[in-house]
Amino acid sequence: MSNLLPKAQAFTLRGAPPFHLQLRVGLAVLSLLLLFACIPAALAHEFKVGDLEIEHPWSRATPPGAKVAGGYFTVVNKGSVPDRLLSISSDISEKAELHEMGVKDGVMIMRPVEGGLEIPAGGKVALKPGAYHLMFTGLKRQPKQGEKFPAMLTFEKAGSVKVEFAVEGMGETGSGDMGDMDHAE
Ligand SMILES: [Cu+2]
Repeated sequence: MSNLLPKAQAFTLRGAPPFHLQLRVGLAVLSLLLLFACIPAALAHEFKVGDLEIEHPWSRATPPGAKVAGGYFTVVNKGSVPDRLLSISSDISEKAELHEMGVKDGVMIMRPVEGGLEIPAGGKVALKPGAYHLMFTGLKRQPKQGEKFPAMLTFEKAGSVKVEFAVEGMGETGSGDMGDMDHAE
């Protein structure tokens, strides 16, 4: 009987993980949770000016030698009067234009938006591939995946706001660049 006790103790020690190991696993789980909690904040970035919110400006990496890149975001107007996006500028290109897609003689084309883009009171406008979009023309360098580049948006009433375009991969679905002009959507 006297030799049963040491055996039981040995079993107990082997059965339960040592405390420091439990602590380490606990910390690993905690840091993983914190990591996931941070991801939405990192992916979704937004900017405010006056009554306007500019959500998630993004662009795409371009192949070497490309002269244009698209720019996309959503503008939400929380105010009670309409506003108007008048102009865009960025150091990444000589010019930045506001484009819309349209059909001419049965062919999908894009053309500059005349007189700015209205953002209705209490409404929102999405600039996205295949619809309204920005076009950075005369690129001075290629936007690289994973970087952010600054740009200035100027609205008629809210004024100017500096935003950052997050550059996504070249294969990001849809595009507002020249390569998509023949997409009949
Ligand atoms: Cu365009």
